[in-house]
Amino acid sequence: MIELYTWGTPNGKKVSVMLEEVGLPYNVHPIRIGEGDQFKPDYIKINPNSKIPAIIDTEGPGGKPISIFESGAILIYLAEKTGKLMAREPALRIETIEWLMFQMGGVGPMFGQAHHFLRQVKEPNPYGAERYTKETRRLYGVMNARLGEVPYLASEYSIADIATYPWVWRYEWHKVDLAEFPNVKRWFDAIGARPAVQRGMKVPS
Ligand SMILES: N[C@@H](CCC(=O)N[C@@H](CS)C(=O)NCC(=O)O)C(=O)O
Repeated sequence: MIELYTWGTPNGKKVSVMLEEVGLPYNVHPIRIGEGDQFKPDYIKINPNSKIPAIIDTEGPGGKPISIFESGAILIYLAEKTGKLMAREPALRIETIEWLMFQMGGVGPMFGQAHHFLRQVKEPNPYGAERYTKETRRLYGVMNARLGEVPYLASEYSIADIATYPWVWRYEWHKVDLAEFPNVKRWFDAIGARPAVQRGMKVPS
């Protein structure tokens, strides 16, 4: 059984979408990040970085329980555990990891900062808002060019798409019009039509 510690944010939804895609049974443990649940000592034992998501696999390597934090690490772990959604052929495997890291180091942090400066700052901060919306649009340009060449970020549907989709799903928050990025829109609609993605995006209910 997978114990999933999550909340209704893009990083959390990556893991529930993945679990739905690979068909592993899981229990949801909501971590209310607005209430500070992520700082409770019991949760810090699971994620020393006090963020969601995290998982415990009660049947990890060698049949022993294992806890994992960082959404990219969780996606790789679940892909390797199930043999799904990360190619094994070396060139395609590194392509998958490459686009997963593009999400982890670029899309997630930059879109997240754009959300902060556009929606959460108490005092308007034009410098921060411009810096991160500009970088967000640049990243959309990179994805749009890539998705004009291949159907999915790492050629085949993979954990790279699962990591990126929930962030693009917030396009209105970072004030991007998907019509300006038609290849991203085509990809977004294709992924959003998958029943497993629709189920995973509703977690936690
Ligand atoms: N790199 C981390 C980022 C996780 C992250 O930033 N989670 C946010 C929610 S999307 C969080 O838990 N925020 C609570 C806080 O910062 O206190 C991952 O991908 O797992």
